[in-house]
Amino acid sequence: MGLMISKLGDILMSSFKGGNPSRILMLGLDAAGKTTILYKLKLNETVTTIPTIGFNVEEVSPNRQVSFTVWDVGGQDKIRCLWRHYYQGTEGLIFVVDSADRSRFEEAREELFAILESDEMTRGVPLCVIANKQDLPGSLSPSSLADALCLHKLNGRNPWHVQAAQATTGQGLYECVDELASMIKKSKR
Ligand SMILES: Nc1nc2c(ncn2[C@@H]2O[C@H](COP(=O)(O)OP(=O)(O)O)[C@@H](O)[C@H]2O)c(=O)[nH]1
Ligand SMILES: [Mg+2]
Repeated sequence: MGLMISKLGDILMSSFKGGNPSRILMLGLDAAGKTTILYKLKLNETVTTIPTIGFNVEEVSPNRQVSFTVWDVGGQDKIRCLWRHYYQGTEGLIFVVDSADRSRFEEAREELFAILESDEMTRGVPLCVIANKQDLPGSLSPSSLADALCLHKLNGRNPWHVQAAQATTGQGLYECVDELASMIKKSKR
């Protein structure tokens, strides 16, 4: 797995070769597992947290071609206007969900759709949902999570994929990045 994950930069490089540096956003409710994913991808050396009023942004650049920008969505309507600045130029969206926390699926769905419908977000941006915490009892399978999040509503608009994962072991993370990279490649054709 370590070896696979070390190819992350290569996968992204090949997808984004020649273009302007591109931006991947990784969003989700707090406690979904985003920071764990960043560290598991061994990108921690370059993680910087930029504290803004009520809004912490983690930014990682595994190479010059691509950057990952991460923050917690949900709550605090006042700071939403600040998010939009970060939407611009997004080429791929990773949305992380705690598959075992059913009480927050509705909130996650509302946030995800609000992000995709924002004027500043790239139309038709490829989406990879990480169905995280698959190790926890009662966690939803990727297909059930797709239903819970109403992802079928995106058909014809955004290419999407749901990836089962366990951030604490790194399981599924390579597949997520690989899938996202190939969706981005296709959408650019
Ligand atoms: N059981 C389990 N716990 C996880 C998994 N991924 C993350 N966590 C835990 O969930 C909590 C929140 O994770 P964190 O990465 O801080 O979430 P963030 O708020 O989205 O950045 C931490 O205690 C993590 O250790 C997972 O796949 N399985
Ligand atoms: Mg975090």
